[in-house]
Amino acid sequence: MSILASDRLLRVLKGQAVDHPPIWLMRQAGRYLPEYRALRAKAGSFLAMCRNPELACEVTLQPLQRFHLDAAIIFSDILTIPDAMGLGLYFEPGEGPKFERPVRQHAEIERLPVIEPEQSLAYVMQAIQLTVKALQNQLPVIGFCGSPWTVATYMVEGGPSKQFSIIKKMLYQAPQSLTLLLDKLVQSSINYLRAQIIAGAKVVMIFDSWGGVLSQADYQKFSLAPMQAIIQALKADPLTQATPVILFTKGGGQCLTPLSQSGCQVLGLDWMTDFKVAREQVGPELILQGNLDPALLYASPEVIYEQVATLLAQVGHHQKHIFNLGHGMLPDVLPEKVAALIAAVKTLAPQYYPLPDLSS
Ligand code: 1CP
Repeated sequence: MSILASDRLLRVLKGQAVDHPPIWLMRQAGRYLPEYRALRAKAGSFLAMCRNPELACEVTLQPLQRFHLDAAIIFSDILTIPDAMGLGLYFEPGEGPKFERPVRQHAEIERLPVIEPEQSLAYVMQAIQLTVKALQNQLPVIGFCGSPWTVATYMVEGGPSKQFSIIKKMLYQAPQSLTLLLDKLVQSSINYLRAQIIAGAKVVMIFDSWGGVLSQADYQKFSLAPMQAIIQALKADPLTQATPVILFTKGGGQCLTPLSQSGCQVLGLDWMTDFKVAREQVGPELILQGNLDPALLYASPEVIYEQVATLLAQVGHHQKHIFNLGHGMLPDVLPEKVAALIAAVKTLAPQYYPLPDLSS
């Protein structure tokens, strides 16, 4: 299948009509695709693919060659920043990302550099440039970073965590150390997203996977405030101020009002958050993204169809919606289920969506 042009995402972001909501899926490139697994085996590892701009571009395009999606998301990872800071990112098979040198002492945090992405992460910007060129500007490329809090959890814990006890100990015993770490991540993320936008990303997304493990007060201080600082800096810079920002906090359903006031154009919802309740809370203007349970793709095509119908009915005639899951694709879903999901949106959405006025 060839890659079809689509401006649905950019049209929705500009408040223009579309024929169905733009569709893209968090982690749309990845392990559930056999062609991804084949390329990873050839490249040797996930990191080898990330660091090679040609391979990162190829992986980015893989899901677009299979499905009619309305955006590409650059193939990379949120942990490229700490890797560029010198923590030594590696992957233990079956265990996820790890750092050789986690940071726990104040002096270690003081020594961390703010990254200059044009130097240390040039491979990401090259991958974006190659992807934009390959897509001939016919589909938008989404750039991204992790939220400072989420990235900090990996840097302090040394890898994935269930209790987050080491970073929470830092939060309560040495909050000035955590604040310094978050400040360095804010500065690095601003530089990184700016470089991605200059390289051709049309939209940027901040992934806050672990903001939901904090109390509401701690969330606002240690997760939302740093993300807001990134958004404010992008809005203050003439080069980046027009680029929409998608903010996604997994478990952020309790904080929708402050999230909606963060300056983002799009708020990503997880599947635990009721779409209609979220819409009532954030008001009619903000664009919402999401929010089906990624595990729905284990269900039959009939059940997938029903749940898409329910979500689209909740969105109704209100057009400010980007279709997505409520978190990343799971690695063991069948690609056929993704095809069924997209087909369901294309079948069911037109009743709610007028044909776009192509002259606007
Ligand atoms: O092949 C493999 O085994 C590697 C699996 C993998 C993939 C495909 C990792 C390791 N990262 C990625 C790509 C990735 N990561 C993308 C690509 C773009 C896309 O298609 O969407 C993105 C946006 C990310 C972002 C990311 N990395 C997040 C935030 C989003 C989320 O899912 O919550 C997080 C938390 C990470 C850390 C990370 N990297 C990789 C893994 C397995 C993890 C999660 C570790 C954990 O469980 O804590």
